Amino acid sequence: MDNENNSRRDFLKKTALLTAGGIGLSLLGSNMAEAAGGIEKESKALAGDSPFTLPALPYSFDALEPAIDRQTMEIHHGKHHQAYVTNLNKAVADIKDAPGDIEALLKKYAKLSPAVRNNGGGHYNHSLFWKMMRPSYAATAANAPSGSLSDAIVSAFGSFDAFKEKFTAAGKDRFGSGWVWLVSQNGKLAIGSTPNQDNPLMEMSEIKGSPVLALDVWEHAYYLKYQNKRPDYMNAWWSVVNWEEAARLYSGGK
Ligand code: MN3
Repeated sequence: MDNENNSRRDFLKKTALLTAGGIGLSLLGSNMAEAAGGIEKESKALAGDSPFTLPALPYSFDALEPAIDRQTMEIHHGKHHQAYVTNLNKAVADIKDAPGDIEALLKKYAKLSPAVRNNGGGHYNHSLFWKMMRPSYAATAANAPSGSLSDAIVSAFGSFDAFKEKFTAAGKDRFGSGWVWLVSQNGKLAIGSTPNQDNPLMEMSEIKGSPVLALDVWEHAYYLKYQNKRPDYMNAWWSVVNWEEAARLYSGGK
């Protein structure tokens, strides 16, 4: 009996050590990746070319599971977003005195340069999108906005549920690839969608304003897990929305 208890205790101890080691290693991994990103950014800035860089994800690739799976995040961030950054750097190399600030660049050059419109839009939209989400474990059960953003949502759409319904409908109605937006128009909220990598900062966008929420409805954002079921992806997405970040954007966009 004693032996049995001892071996069970040993087993539990080993498991705990292994688990702690695993967490330690994965934290170390993300710190190292961040540090490497910092070094890369610095060397590019010194070289004077490639002004735009891929931002590190603010969480691990599997942190959004089960809403968004690890493989989708790895490809979406490491391949798709990276390609927009690479092609944006190529595009601005041809523009004399291109603004280094992405918002200023889009406002001025999106209508003049299709490459800036597509790749600059892609870089801006995805940078926003990663921060617009947070790990599943960090989300509260209801995962809803509070404070002045909550008040503004109720005032504009009647209720939080009515808002979610309208936002999801805008995503379902977006034909082909694009984005769904909640924007602040001097404090008043509006919902809209854009095709491709367009966004509400661009002159040609039907919906204008300061972004508060951004949802990628390109197939590459959900196809591996949800195939053709875009509404299922959008419904799952509510569980990982980072409402603190949305509230921060809203208070800055008023
Ligand atoms: Mn995308």
